Amino acid sequence: MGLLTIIKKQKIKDNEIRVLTLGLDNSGKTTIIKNILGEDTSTISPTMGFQINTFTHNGVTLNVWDIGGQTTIRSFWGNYFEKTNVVLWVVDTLSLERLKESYEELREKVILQDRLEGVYLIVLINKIDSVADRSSLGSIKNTVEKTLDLKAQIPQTDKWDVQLVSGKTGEGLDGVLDWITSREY
Ligand SMILES: Nc1nc2c(ncn2[C@@H]2O[C@H](COP(=O)(O)OP(=O)(O)OP(=O)(O)O)[C@@H](O)[C@H]2O)c(=O)[nH]1
Ligand SMILES: [Mg+2]
Repeated sequence: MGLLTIIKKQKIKDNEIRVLTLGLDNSGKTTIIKNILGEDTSTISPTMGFQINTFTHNGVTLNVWDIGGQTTIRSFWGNYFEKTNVVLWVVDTLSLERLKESYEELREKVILQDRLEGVYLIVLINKIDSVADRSSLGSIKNTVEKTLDLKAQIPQTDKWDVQLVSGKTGEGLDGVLDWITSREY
């Protein structure tokens, strides 16, 4: 390991990676985080405030903030932007009719926010366990990417990613954590 790598690792260690979980209500944010923590996901209620969870992955400490997504509390999201390194934007694959609303909120409340400039964005297409036809996952991913207009909104392609996950079964979540912990901060 070179000196630079060691310094970089130390830097991440000291600061921790701060991850803000956002997205429309009912998309599955809390379920995803509980699954990562190995907690019971069967009795989750809508998040009214926020919750902070800290854990390590690949030797890196992650500080994950779970914020409620209901319309009335979206105006408070800005209170949590400080020092954010990564935004997890959760999309519900079972409610694709809400994709346009998801696009508008992502654009207005995240991408256009000066205080979130330069943060990494990872879009999680959640609830894939309930997609009967798994061969449609590729086209669902394309639809989400196109509707959220990510290529045009964030031209630096190393700054964002889209991944298929299930907060219920845990599928795909390790890959998400790998992506987060392997970025340059
Ligand atoms: N089938 C399936 N259902 C899921 C999955 N993740 C979440 N759900 C269900 O979706 C509903 C909403 O989940 P939550 O985790 O509370 O969603 P949230 O995004 O935290 O909602 P707010 O806190 O209101 O913003 C619950 O009924 C969950 O059981 C998943 O991966 N698969
Ligand atoms: Mg929640």
